[in-house]
Amino acid sequence: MNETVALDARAAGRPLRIVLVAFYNYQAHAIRMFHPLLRARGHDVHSIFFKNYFTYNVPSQKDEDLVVDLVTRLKPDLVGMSVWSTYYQLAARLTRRIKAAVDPVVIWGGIHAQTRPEECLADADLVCQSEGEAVLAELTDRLGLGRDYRDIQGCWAKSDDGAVIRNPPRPLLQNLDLVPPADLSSENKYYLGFDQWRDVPAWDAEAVSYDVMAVRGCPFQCTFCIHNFTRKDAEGLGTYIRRRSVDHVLRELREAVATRPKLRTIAFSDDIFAPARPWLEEFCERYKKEIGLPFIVFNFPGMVDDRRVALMRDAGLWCTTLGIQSGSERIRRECYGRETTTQTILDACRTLKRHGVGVNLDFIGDNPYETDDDRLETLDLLCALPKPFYFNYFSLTYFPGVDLTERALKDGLIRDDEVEHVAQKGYHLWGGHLMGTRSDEQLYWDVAFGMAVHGFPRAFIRGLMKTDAFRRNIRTFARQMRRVRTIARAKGRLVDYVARRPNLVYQFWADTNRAEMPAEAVLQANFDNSPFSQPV
Ligand code: B12
Ligand code: SF4
Repeated sequence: MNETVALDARAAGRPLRIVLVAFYNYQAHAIRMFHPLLRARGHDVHSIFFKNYFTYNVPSQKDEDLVVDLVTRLKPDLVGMSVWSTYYQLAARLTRRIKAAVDPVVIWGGIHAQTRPEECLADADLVCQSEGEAVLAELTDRLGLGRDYRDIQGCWAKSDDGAVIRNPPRPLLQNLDLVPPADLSSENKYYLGFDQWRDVPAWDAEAVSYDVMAVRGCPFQCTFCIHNFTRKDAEGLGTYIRRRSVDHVLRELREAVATRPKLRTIAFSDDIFAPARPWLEEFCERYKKEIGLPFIVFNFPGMVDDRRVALMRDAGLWCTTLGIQSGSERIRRECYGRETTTQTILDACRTLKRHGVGVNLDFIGDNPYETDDDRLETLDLLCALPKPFYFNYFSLTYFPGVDLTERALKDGLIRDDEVEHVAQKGYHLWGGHLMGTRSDEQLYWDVAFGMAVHGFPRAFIRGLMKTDAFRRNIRTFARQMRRVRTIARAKGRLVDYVARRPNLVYQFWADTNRAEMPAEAVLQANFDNSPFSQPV
């Protein structure tokens, strides 16, 4: 089971030129780690970040041309792309053009490559089936020595006659401290903005938020989420949930603070930040002393308790995101595979409020398995939750390989082309112009939920929903909700300013969309994201 490649060794063969590409994410963790790992092995590494996250706009021809031109000039031996489903078609277009121009070996990894390897092999030479560190170390050694690479463990490849070669899986990396902390220098980094390259040192110098990840894995397997696929896929390959040491994480954060003078917050990307108590105690004590910036984490309602929140609050926790998804216990359990009770959700939010920690709640809408009774339960929950909270309302997106997508396909509720790698809903979904694309029926619920979030009394909302006037004038109501939302957002920002704490919407806006805007104002923070949120 032990990994056979020493990650920190020098390359076995000649040094290579390598280009790594991430899509819609200037802080892509995988690329940020692969870059120093491959450089330490002696290679000339260049990382391209094709637009930033939360910039929801489709790539233009010019965007793609700029990247192809740059890669053509770099003339790499190897190109590695990290591919999420929304960006699959973009990765395929770029790969075809790069291959035609300079013909490097192209390897894809990331979530989409793992869930749809055969389809990805139509364009990539190799598809990484799990974690990339050891695969990249071995692949670059083989390329440097001029050896065949198609039998690398942990990858699928194509044989000469085009057949798919399914190599056995690779064990999961058990000691995450073997991976070098993220490379934060601007050397050989390229950030694509809107139709132009950005000034990377200037961009990083202005950063107000820094993303870090301490954990790989999650104890749950919700039916819409990637762990529903990867956990099964990783069976027998080693411990699934792994954590970096506190030392390793703090080393990276010290570097972030030193290189980004305007940092105001740290964002932990861990799926669930719920470490064992000894880790948490060591982390909280040292983080407070050595970093001291407010931080934000993702958590699970059933894992929020007084003692842990008190510890983290004292260390600087200012906000936590909780996945709620639906107010209906039936939908949470039967449809999403989440066992949390409504009482647990309410208790978690109240505990966080009591400790003065901000609450950022994720909900999923547009679920065909939900009935109106389920939606009314969501309404009731929104009314009952302590206010204010950030409300993130996402339209259900069907990602490949997970149970919910398979079920919806089987039940005939969606077609193949509604699965995300074809649908590419993610380019538009949270774009602020969402309201124009909502049906009257969807708006009926959107408005009701919006009113609940902003503290309208439950009896009033329920009464209003029964009137004909509400349905008949739903678009007028929606416009008014948009105003309420805008005022609430301004108020939230003012309150946070007075309390001298970061504001989540502003923080993400300032970090992701702070330069030139595209002509159309579609920019949208991912947070506080109802159909009525104005673009920021
Ligand atoms: C952190 C995170 C975020 C952060 C990103 C912060 C950051 N700095 O990267 C934030 C909060 C911004 C975010 C946003 C979104 N996210 Co997100 N996010 C994640 C999360 C939790 C972790 C991803 C991660 O970085 N993992 C750590 C790295 C090291 O692991 P990795 O990327 O899996 O890479 C490993 C392997 O895949 C492989 N590998 C990866 N790339 C490559 C490349 C090569 C060449 C090779 C060889 C190997 C390789 O090696 C790596 C480690 O060894 C995942 C869930 C998960 N646990 O995977 C969801 C996830 C990636 N997000 C997802 C989605 C949908 C979104 C949003 C659309 C959510 C939303 N509703 O708005 C937005 C989109 C943002 C945008 N682009 O505009 C989905 C993608 C689903 C899919 N099939 O594509 C995931 C899988 C969650 C889910 N629903 O299942 N996200
Ligand atoms: S708790 Fe969150 S990260 Fe874990 S499986 Fe469920 S949705 Fe995914």
